[in-house]
Amino acid sequence: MTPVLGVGMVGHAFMGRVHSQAWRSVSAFFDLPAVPSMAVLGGRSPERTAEAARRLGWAAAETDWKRLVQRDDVQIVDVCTPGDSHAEIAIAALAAGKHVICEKPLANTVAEAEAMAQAAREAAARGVRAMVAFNYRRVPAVALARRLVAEGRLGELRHVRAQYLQDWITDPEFPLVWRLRRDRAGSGALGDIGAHIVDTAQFVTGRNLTGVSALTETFVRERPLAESSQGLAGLAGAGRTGEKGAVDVDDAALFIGRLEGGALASFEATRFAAGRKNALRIEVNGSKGSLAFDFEAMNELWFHDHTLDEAEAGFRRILVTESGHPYAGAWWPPGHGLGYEHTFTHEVKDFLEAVAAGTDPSPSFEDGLRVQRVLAAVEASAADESRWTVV
Ligand code: SOE
Repeated sequence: MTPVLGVGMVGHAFMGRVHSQAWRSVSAFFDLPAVPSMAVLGGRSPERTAEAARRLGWAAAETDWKRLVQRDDVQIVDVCTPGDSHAEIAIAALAAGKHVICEKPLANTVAEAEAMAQAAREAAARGVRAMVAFNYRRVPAVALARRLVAEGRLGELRHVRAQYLQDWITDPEFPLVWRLRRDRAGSGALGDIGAHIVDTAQFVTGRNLTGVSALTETFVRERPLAESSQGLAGLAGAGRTGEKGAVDVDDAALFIGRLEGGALASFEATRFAAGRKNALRIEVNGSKGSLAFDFEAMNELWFHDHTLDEAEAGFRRILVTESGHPYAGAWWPPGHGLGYEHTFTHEVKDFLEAVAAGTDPSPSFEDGLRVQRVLAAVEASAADESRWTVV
């Protein structure tokens, strides 16, 4: 009999909705050694949480996450709250013997991330697992890019060029939602989307950043106060009170860095790239070839094989939908394409497999801590005239 693991998820805004979709669909598409049951959804308001639980497919609702993490029908806790509560919830859940999957960035500060990584190490010794949810690793094209780099198809790595471009706050009248508040989110574009490109670059190349030099900017320094703190999921309907509040996080972060092994990297994370909606892009250049990816065309990977005769070499488009491509075989016939939500289904699939196998899932809390150290180094560098800062 396949074991059933009860999931308790905290938070039901944008991330809660997409994680619900993942838990709902994963066992329908993948053969798993352990299957999830959507036991309980946690949220603050009794009415909104009960309604979200009904709509998203959860069996029960809880308004106190402390009760949720103690429940006997919960073996996995999924943390989908803003960053200011990640550490408290994840550490309590691990202490209660629950496996934890936690949204990115792992925490709001390095100190919190260290405490979480320590809790995860202690829990692992008891067979309890923890994972940070960097979903873009599970785009089939990104996983294929890593495979090609690991197989040596790019040769010696020289350059990584990574960008994460969005435009949802270009309007200065856009309200001060939680993602624009340091006390809730830790930082701005840097932690929210910069964290993704740091993780993606390290994942694809298999190398960590060793140092950075950075610039950050806040273009709009005051915004109307938001009535609700729902964040991106509630953007269209976010209410405004007429009063304004200070924006105390970055709108954009640019940095250069060096990877282990010597490759040079550049990063740009901004919410002010008008016209770019969710353009997570990465290009890697090596001595034998190059790779390029853009999430806005997420089913494609561009590959240039520099070992070919120059008459026929050049970037070619790989449609990453074949059954031999990572994750793709579980879904539709070639060419039918996947979307954003599938990356989360792949993430919980890998998590469930690791839990069932008794191995540490990847990315671990330790990996999340490493990204957090990069974010802190970027902030320290930007605050000190872009001084080179060792990670
Ligand atoms: C908002 O910028 C956001 O929802 C991020 O928080 C997510 O991590 C990213 O996947 C999409 O954009």
